[in-house]
Amino acid sequence: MLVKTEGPRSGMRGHRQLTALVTVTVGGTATFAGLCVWNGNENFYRDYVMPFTKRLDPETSHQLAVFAMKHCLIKKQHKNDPESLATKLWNLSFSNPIGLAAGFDKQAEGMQGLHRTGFGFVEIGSVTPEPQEGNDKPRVFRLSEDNAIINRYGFNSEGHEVVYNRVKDEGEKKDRAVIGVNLGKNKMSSDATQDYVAGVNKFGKIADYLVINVSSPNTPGLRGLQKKAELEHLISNVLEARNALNVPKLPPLLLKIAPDLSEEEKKDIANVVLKNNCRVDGLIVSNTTISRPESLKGDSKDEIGGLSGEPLKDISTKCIRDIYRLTNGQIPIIGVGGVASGQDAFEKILAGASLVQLYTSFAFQGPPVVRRIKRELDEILRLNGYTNVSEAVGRESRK
Ligand SMILES: Cc1cc2nc3c(=O)[nH]c(=O)nc-3n(C[C@H](O)[C@H](O)[C@H](O)COP(=O)(O)O)c2cc1C
Ligand SMILES: *[C@@H]1O[C@H](CO)[C@@H](O)[C@H](O)[C@H]1NC(C)=O
Ligand SMILES: *[C@@H]1O[C@H](CO)[C@@H](O)[C@H](O)[C@H]1NC(C)=O
Ligand SMILES: *[C@@H]1O[C@H](CO)[C@@H](O)[C@H](O)[C@H]1NC(C)=O
Ligand SMILES: CC(=O)N[C@H]1CO[C@H](CO)[C@@H](O)[C@@H]1O
Repeated sequence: MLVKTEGPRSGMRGHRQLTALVTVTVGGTATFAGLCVWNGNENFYRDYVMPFTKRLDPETSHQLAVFAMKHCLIKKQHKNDPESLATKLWNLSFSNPIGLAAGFDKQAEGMQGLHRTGFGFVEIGSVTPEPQEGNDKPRVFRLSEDNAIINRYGFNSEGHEVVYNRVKDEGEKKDRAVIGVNLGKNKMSSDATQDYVAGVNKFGKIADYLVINVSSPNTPGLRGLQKKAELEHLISNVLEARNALNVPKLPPLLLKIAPDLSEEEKKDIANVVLKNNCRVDGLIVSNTTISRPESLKGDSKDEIGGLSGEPLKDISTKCIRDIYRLTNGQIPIIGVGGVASGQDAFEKILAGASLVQLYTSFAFQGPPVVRRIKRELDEILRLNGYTNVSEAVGRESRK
């Protein structure tokens, strides 16, 4: 038996019933039924659902969560997001600034459930032109003591065609989240630019925004100037493809960066994206880190891969602050890395983020984390004298 049998402290009848279901047929469909219930009760998730999923291997647990988002009648939040959280950017309206980061819904299966969970926007992908398997398993590791994950999925993707059809269907719905598509390159591809251009052409008509990455730090053999030229080549070509799209509204193009960049590299990137022909519409800061902070305790801390979650939090906030200053606040930033509370989100916003994303805290805490962060952020904004998110953006960096 994997889950405790006694009813939740709150004593609500519905919960007790569900807990029983989960208990009786663990491993069967009833488990999904348990996961499917989104009644907004944080304790239920904390005490029953999350402890259960933590016993599964992390990739199974991830698949289960995506399954839940895909099939579940997640109860829609009836309460609208508070006005303080409404954010307008790139001519898109976000009911709140809390988004799901890339890598959770890689294949665009759970968009409706994720919307109902309360995310203001959802980033699909990374999606590669051709389907690919990714790395051998195991490739995801939970560092529970650290509230962190290490992953080396290696971009398992069902490919453009399959993901395109799913995003297109969702896009036609009226009640949906803002949807971004994170474009990847195939492992075997010799030309990253071509893969990203293919992504722009495929998804440019249906995505609300597009993302490409320059996340791989310290490419061996590439020195400063060379790197800068390569980056310029990449961005200018992808932007050109975006600008050539025959659509009523061109989708904003964002660049996602690693937190492991040297001061020099950050300066280079800032200088490049401020140039006319390389002027991206936004930056996502940041991807996972390849560094391993001293503080890590989890058994899996020496696994190869990108580290996310709490240990990444301050590293990525610093990176946001640096990039915001280096770009003079002229390019909107989506702040991501270790956000698990309203305070964490607020720190990212003060450092320069206009929107915030999360992944790892959602994996550890489940859907209730989204609602909690929104509630806390609304409160914190008010306590600090801000009427909305945009007023607080970069406030700390400007001082
Ligand atoms: C299991 C896993 C898979 C990820 N896959 C992708 C991906 O495919 N593309 C991408 O741009 N970022 C990916 N990321 C990075 C996240 O989008 C995010 O930048 C990072 O996890 C930091 O946020 P967090 O600390 O809230 O998790 C992945 C992260 C995790 C944990
Ligand atoms: C946020 O507040 C400012 C006034 O301080 C206002 O101009 C802006 O329209 C508000 N933004 C949104 C999205 O409501
Ligand atoms: C922004 O949105 C408004 C209405 O939502 C529309 O009229 C306008 O053309 C849009 N602007 C751009 C640049 O897409
Ligand atoms: C993110 O970081 C990891 C680890 O450094 C890297 O393998 C990956 O290519 C980066 N990019 C994306 C889009 O995840
Ligand atoms: C998903 C994806 O395409 N990731 C790429 C990010 O950028 C680096 C190069 O900077 C590639 O090596 C990754 O494959």
